[in-house]
Amino acid sequence: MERHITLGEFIIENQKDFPYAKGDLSALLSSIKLAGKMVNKSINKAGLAQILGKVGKENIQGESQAKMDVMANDVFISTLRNRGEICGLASEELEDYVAFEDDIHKEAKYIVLMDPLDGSSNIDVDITIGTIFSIYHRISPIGTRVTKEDFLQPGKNQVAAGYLIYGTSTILVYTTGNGVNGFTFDPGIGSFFLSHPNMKFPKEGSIYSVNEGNYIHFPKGIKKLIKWMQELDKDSNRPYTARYTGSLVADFHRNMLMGGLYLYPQGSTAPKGKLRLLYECNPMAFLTEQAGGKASDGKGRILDIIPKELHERVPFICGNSEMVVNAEKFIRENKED
Ligand code: P6P
Repeated sequence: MERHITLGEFIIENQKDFPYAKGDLSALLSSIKLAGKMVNKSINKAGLAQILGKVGKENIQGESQAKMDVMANDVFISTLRNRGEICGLASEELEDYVAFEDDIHKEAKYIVLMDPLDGSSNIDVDITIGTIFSIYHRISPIGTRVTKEDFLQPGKNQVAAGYLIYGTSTILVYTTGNGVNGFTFDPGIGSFFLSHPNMKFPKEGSIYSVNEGNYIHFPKGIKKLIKWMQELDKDSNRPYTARYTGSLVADFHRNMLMGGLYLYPQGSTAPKGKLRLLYECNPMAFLTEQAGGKASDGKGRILDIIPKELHERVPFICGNSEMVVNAEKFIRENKED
């Protein structure tokens, strides 16, 4: 009986993409797969925690949200540490990076940056959330303690990036620089199976994802772009459809499948935007470009930005190339005086 290839089989089959790797990137991707299964299992029970929690006094949203963020963070750190493939990790949940100090980990050549549970406030209302990860070769010498500079590399240096989307089904989507592939989890078997080979943004898109509640705070060019997308123009398939879930992974995944534009611009209340460069924008930008799209801070390529701080924020516009180029045009032609 013909069946889809599993994620493990796919990783092994594509090991040849890394002539110099001794299988350690494959092992690292497999440990992310394992941690994803564990987080997925806990998230699916979160609803029960919410029901149970209503009996207690604790603030379920704050409590379960905090708990679930910490749970996901702990699961990924312990699972990645146990496999010995990385010398350090940075996370949205931790102020500083974690250096794995024993000799085995000091010999490891990769580092991981991640948002363990992006959009976790949606858990309590059962809306799709995700995990985002980004993998680099270290630049510090093998055998030494990982350094902050290892984590402050531009996104174009990534060797792999991806996300897990915990939605109506759980899908792991990743790239190693040779295209984007998605694998759907079969809980009955406990494996991820290739379900979305060679993912690409459609040539055109007519969906836009932005929190229009922030409209009043947006720069002039973004305001004009939003109004333009809402005008009636049959030839350009406008007005576009607005779809915004408050979960980057969910909005990104839908826009990559159906064609669309995601924007988190800067505004008076968020001078640099909200999204973090290192573990949200860079991995999603790597995936975007590998899927034929563009990812910009409104002026230039996200992957070219030289990071200064672990948790720095940047304005983020990503999706179909045409839609991003158009957004950059509106920004360029409506510079704030
Ligand atoms: P807002 C979730 O907190 C997140 O980082 C992204 O997943 C999401 O797209 C965005 O922030 C939502 O932010 O300000 O619209 O609620």
